[in-house]
Amino acid sequence: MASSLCRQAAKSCARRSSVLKSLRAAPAAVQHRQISDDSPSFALNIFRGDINTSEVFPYPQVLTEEQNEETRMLVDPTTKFFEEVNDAAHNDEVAEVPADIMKGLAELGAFGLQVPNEHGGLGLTNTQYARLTEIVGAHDLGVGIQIGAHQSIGFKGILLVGTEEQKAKYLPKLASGEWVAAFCLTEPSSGSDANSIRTRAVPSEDGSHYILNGSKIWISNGSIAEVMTVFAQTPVRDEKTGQMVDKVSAFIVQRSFGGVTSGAPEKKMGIKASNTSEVYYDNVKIPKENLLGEYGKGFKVAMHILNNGRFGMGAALTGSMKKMIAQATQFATDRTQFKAKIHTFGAIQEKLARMSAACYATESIAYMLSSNMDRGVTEFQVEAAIGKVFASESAWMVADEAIQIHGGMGFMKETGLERIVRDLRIFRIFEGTNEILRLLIALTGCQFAGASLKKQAKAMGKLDIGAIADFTSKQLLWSTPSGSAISEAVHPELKFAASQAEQCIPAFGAAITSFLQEHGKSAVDQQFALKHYADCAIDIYGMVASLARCTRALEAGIPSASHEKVMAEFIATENAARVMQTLKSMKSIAQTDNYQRMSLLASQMVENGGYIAEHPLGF
Ligand code: MYA
Repeated sequence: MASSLCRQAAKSCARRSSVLKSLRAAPAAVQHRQISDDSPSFALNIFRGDINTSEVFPYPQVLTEEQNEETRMLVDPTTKFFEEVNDAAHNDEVAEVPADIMKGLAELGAFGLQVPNEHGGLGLTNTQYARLTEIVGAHDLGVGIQIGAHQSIGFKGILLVGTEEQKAKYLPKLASGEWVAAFCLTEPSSGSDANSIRTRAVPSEDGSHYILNGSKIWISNGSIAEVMTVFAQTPVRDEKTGQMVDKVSAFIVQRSFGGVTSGAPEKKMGIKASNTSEVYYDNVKIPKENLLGEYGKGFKVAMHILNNGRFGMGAALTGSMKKMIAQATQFATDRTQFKAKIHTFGAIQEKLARMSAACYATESIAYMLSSNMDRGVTEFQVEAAIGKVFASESAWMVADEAIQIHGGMGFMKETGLERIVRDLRIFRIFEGTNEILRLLIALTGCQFAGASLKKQAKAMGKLDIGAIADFTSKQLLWSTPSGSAISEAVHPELKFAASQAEQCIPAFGAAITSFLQEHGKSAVDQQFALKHYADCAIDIYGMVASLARCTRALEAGIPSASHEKVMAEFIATENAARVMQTLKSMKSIAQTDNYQRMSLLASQMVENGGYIAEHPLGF
């Protein structure tokens, strides 16, 4: 019996790992991402137990006085528009963004926030864009997705890798809102496994264009977009084998090319105002000059766009959280039960404090990321993934607790929270599911640490540098403590909180080293463990971003500084304890046994079609 259970668990493992088959198939010990060995990325360095504070301390402040002023001038009319003109409940009800709202948004310049002035946009930086997106997120996530899908990913590729001709041709009409854009990657058989798309484009015989065939699903703006960034397989000659193989290329496709049709708008749980539909391509003739980026390098273009867009989600959800926190705080202030205001009860205080701390950490991460992008940091994909995962889960928690604080009232439509909950649910799914992004965080970090291990081994004269599993732990455990870089960088009042972060980082680095030693090439298959390591990285990054921001607040003596200090201390204490606890439990046999139990339970369920236990009544 026992061995048959083990066999079942093994089968389920094999099935599960096929989800990331391409990651596993990589030749390196852990999937390689093109990241330099000496990357200053804080998030990457913690995977080898190192503290590199250059991108986190001092908390980046990139806007010039002039840009600050320019942003302020945009905040007021945008807020006014969303408070006085746009009606989120109505948009949700009619499941569209009405034409007058689209027009009003266009007048505000909301379709071309980051399009350079010379192409008719507002030419905003990432940080300025984040600040405005926050307002949209606070008021109407449905509208937010419509304009976010347009510029955060829809035409972002043209901004990032487009030629001057492509920019000149497309950006003015996209910035004015005359044309709406969409990002067309996902297909019926290709969701998380983005490289497996089947839509295909082949060069025409005379080389003047490509012929595109295939279909996409769940495309935001799918039925209203005139311009689409479409990803398709294209035939490429493999340099090594000389064989023709399929590789993804990216194209700018216009509906007016002909052969482009869309399905009916999807009926969704939330973000109903935004348009989502299938898009079909039937022998669409794409002029050769509409290739976006290099031929056969479209997968990288897709990743580049997604990495670049993720900070917007953190900013938008910060806005949503602030709005819900204000509403829940007001309710807790007004509501009397048991002859006391409910905000005086510890059970409610804990909720309010946790909601606010989650918002603070999300905001700290979002603006740290946007600012780093603005000052030219290029290796931020792990930070971007951390920001997206943390923002979407924090906002979900905040929405849930806001409803709980409202009690029965929170369940009523008129309170407005149910719409936000429906709207928020998708944020943990799209732009990379949080599960895929956790793997991306952990595997990219492990690859970074693994490369250092190889280097160390080489320096020590080991011949078999590829076999991390051969390394002895004493040789390679990080011998130098990570130091006191965070304590030295924070405001003196935050030294204790900083020491908690410092304690986590070498422990985390050591755990990653042992993990790589133990699993070697199969580390990539250890999804239970990888998820926990990603959680640790998210916790560490969140606490350090909060400490850095709070340091700036204390140094500047801003009015909220002492309140922020309490929050930063709370976040550091909680996150550090959670990281240490996670690392401790991961070492325990009980935990590894539980990984096996979960694997076994899942495989049995799959074989039996769901829940298996017999009913307590026996029928
Ligand atoms: S759009 C759809 C979103 N879809 C996804 O995000 C797909 C998720 N899947 C993936 O990202 C990839 O398939 C994964 C890798 C990560 C699983 N940065 O062999 P590989 C490089 C840089 O690992 P795979 C939507 O939902 C890698 O180094 N590079 O690939 C919109 C390697 O390079 P090399 C990366 O196993 C909804 C190569 O690629 C990255 O096949 C609307 C191959 O790598 C990376 N991240 O897959 C939202 N990953 O060969 C609206 C891989 O050189 C938003 N690589 O070593 C609006 C929001 C704004 C806000 C507003 C609201 C109010």
